[in-house]
Amino acid sequence: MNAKDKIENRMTSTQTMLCIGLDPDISLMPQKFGKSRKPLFTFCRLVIDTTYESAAAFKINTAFFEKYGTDGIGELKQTCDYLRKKFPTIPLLLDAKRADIRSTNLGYVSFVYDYLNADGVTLHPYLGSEALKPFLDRKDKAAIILCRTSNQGSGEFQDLRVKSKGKTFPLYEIVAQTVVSKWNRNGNCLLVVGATYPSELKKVRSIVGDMTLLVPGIGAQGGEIKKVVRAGLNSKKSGLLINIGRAILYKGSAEEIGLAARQCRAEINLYV
Ligand code: NUP
Repeated sequence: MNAKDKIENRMTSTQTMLCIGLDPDISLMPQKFGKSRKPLFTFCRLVIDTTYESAAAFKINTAFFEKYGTDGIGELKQTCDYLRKKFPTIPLLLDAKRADIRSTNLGYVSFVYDYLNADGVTLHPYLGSEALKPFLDRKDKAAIILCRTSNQGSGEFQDLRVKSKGKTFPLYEIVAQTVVSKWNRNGNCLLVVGATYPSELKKVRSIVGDMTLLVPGIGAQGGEIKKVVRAGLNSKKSGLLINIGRAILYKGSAEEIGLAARQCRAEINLYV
């Protein structure tokens, strides 16, 4: 089954649009994990085991593992293997924001898809479709393209007005238009739109039809579930993967983490 169907099946069969962000930060987790031999993997395993029922997907940000060099990469691999083996029907998305010239991308593709066996990866659009071809050509995987990011300074480039066919649009709209009209030939593209910009989210939704959007920025970054759901649902009352990391991961005990995930999922569903 391809990644797009896997994501949609999971969302429909479990009635959830919550994406759990696996961003293991030793300084924020309970102290006992810091003393463990494999703190990142041990913590992620606990989060996976306590939240999987609420999860439409897991998104792993590689930065939290890369920080620790070879040990961190080992624990990243272990976390991916654990997820694939124990919960094969839950999509595994990597947040690594890749993109380079074509030949370099082949190395990235091997790492993300062959070594880690992820279902999708986040990508910068800046190099254009010709460079991203090795990702876009993978019909079985999801190419998750940054469109309007959640950070405060995202407008610096993404709001720049660009002329296209006699009209001007902010750059993030051009990205959305281009992905939907050209890059999504294999039906495997998703876009990233920050929860902190609900009006832009609404605009992107109006451009991309029913395409699934990955929406980070809830909680710790100030985004609100209600505004995201109201602005971003597609015509099937779905189409959002609402990523939540810190606001769930660092709630305390396993029970509290599981409860936080259930509450977030319920809050999302309240506004559907
Ligand atoms: O625009 C983006 N904003 C964002 O926060 C694109 C992202 N990929 N992210 C990632 O989502 C960020 O790097 C982190 O992994 C996650 C948000 O985590 P949190 O704020 O819910 O803890």
